[in-house]
Amino acid sequence: MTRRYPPVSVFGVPTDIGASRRGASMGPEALRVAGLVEALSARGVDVEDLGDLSGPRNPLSPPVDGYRHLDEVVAWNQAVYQRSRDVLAQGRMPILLGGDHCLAIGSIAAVAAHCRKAGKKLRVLWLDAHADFNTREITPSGNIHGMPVACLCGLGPDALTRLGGEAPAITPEQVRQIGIRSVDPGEKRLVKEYGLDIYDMRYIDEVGMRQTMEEVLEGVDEATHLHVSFDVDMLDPAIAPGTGTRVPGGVNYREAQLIMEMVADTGRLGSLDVVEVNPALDRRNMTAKLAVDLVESLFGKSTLMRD
Ligand code: HAR
Ligand code: MN
Ligand code: MN
Ligand code: MN
Repeated sequence: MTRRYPPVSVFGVPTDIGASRRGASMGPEALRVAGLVEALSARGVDVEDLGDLSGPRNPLSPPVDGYRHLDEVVAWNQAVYQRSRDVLAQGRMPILLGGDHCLAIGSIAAVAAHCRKAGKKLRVLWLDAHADFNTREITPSGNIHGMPVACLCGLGPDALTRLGGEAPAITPEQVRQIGIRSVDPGEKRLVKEYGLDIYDMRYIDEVGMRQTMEEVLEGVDEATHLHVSFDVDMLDPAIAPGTGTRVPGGVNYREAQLIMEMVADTGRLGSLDVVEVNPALDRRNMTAKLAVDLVESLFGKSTLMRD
């Protein structure tokens, strides 16, 4: 089945400001070298590459009041928010090349504002090993890439929770998390308190990816805008070693393809982040290449006979 996709604008967010390990700032180029833009063109997608955003360098400072590099994270996310809104306002689909996962605060805040204006229902698919629901009180690291979902749900500093004006940008009911297997103790209590819908690895093992995705996509209709926030550490480190916070026991190749294929089948993909690719930790760019392979599936390329 060939589906028409809206025109796409790709841009890079070369930062590792939300992490304590450096290198994710090289992610955008690694994804380009792996052929992301060409792969989308080959799918018949009208795609432009806007180049990279710029922002402050990584000062490698210790956390202050529970946050590492808060001012820099805010500056990057203001740029991300603005660019994402501009792209959406042009009727194009933003694809953000990360960069660490803190950039999802800006991208999803922008998508949420766009959806409110357009009368669309936003659903966020958070593909990750981590819940990214820490706050300054409970974070074990101060790293803001461990906090974006909490910030989007209104828990965090005003400068991040109010990027789009109002807070919260989204509610926990709009989020589905897939592939989760590393949640910190305080974070565990908080995700329960907020009722986050988490399809963790145990669940995926028990019911299988097909049923998991059917549940994740339940209720998606013509009025739904799907935002996929793809942290490559969702994948098993054996197939995706190029990322800063590897956790064993992740999603395998076929399961990952099925996630993307089932999202593609809905025809409702509206925006995408590809984050946490760290070329300094990779082997022959295999993680970026796999990410590109999966993005192709997200745009309807089937590995089997359904094209
Ligand atoms: N939960 C840990 C922390 O807050 C690590 C999470 C950050 N790692 C990521 N994000 N790659 O998904 O420090
Ligand atoms: Mn993440
Ligand atoms: Mn992660
Ligand atoms: Mn839209």
